[in-house]
Amino acid sequence: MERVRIAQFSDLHLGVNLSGGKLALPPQKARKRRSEQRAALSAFANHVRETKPTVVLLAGDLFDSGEPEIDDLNFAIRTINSIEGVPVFIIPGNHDPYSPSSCYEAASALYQSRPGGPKWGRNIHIFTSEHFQTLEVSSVPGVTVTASAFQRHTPPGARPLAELRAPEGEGIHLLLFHGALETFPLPAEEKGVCPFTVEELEAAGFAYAAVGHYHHGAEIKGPGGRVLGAYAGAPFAFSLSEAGAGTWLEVELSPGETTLRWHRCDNRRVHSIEFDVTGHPDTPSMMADLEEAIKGLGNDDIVHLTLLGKITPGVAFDPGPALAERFFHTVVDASGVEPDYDVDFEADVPDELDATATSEELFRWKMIKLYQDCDDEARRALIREALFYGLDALKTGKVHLR
Ligand SMILES: [Mn+2]
Repeated sequence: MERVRIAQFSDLHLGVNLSGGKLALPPQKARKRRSEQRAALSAFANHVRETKPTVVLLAGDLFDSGEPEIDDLNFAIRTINSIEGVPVFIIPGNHDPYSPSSCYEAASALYQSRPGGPKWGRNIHIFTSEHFQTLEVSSVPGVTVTASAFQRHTPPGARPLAELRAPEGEGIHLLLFHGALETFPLPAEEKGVCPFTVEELEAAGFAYAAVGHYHHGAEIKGPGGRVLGAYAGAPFAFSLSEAGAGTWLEVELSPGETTLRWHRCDNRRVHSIEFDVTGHPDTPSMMADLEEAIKGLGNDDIVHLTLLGKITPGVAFDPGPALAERFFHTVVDASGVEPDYDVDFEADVPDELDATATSEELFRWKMIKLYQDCDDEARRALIREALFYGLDALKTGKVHLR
């Protein structure tokens, strides 16, 4: 076989809590999102049924737990079983690791506890060993899949890919694993999930590596520029840090060329917007500039607004209610905003003030002393806040809760 088409999907996290964390969807929206999350898998399965790729690779974290709710398990099995005629390879990820009690173990109490419930179909192969193993794709001569199941975190210093080599001989050898590329250009995540470098991946010598774990789709290029593999990204955005989520990946391998095509399958996007309140004289001027920053965002989307900077004392700014009417869901974080007072928390503070000090000077002096004498970070933040609220009261005669 010269040409291979792969449908790559990972990190759906079925069963994840949508009502908690910073996202904190209210019950009705959480239910809606839950059905949209399932719809992402259904849409993928439909696409695969229609386009009949050579192979489907599910690169881990299909569920948010190795022991998902029976309802989610039955749904996933039914949906993946509907992809008849295309071989499907599944690996457990760090959120749904393989263990004897996991849903990936046919002998587990969970798997057995569903009388009449669907069983993983005959076109599906689940890798359960934490060591890399190679299978031939029986329906497609010459194509192999080498994969490992996530079972536990990689011990410090271990390099799971360093010793790995593609099978000898002719054929198209695919690699499937759940791992953290160490140089991935995103904020650092924990690296105990099968950490690897592009050099290690290139040396392993596979035609293509389908990798799961990171939720932002991205190609993985070797030092020489060859596409070694890719992250499909998470098909569904379930937290505020998932601005890049909502995709799965179609891969086409032909001699000398690898083509990657990401498909969107979440109709909502998460937008993380930072807005600096510094220097705005009043609320309408802030609202007008914020409008500019959010214009063009879809009404169906989720907006995570972080307010930053120094707000003009006495000016209130709470765009939450206006945004909530406009978007599917809005989260406003104003914890980084402080009023624009000139306070030097590191200044040298005299032991006492003379009798001519004003009440504001006395207040500032006392609070900065308290701040400097305190070595607890949380308490220092409280003192800082108290100083600002006090200055609000002294200078403007009113206090706006921030
Ligand atoms: Mn993961």
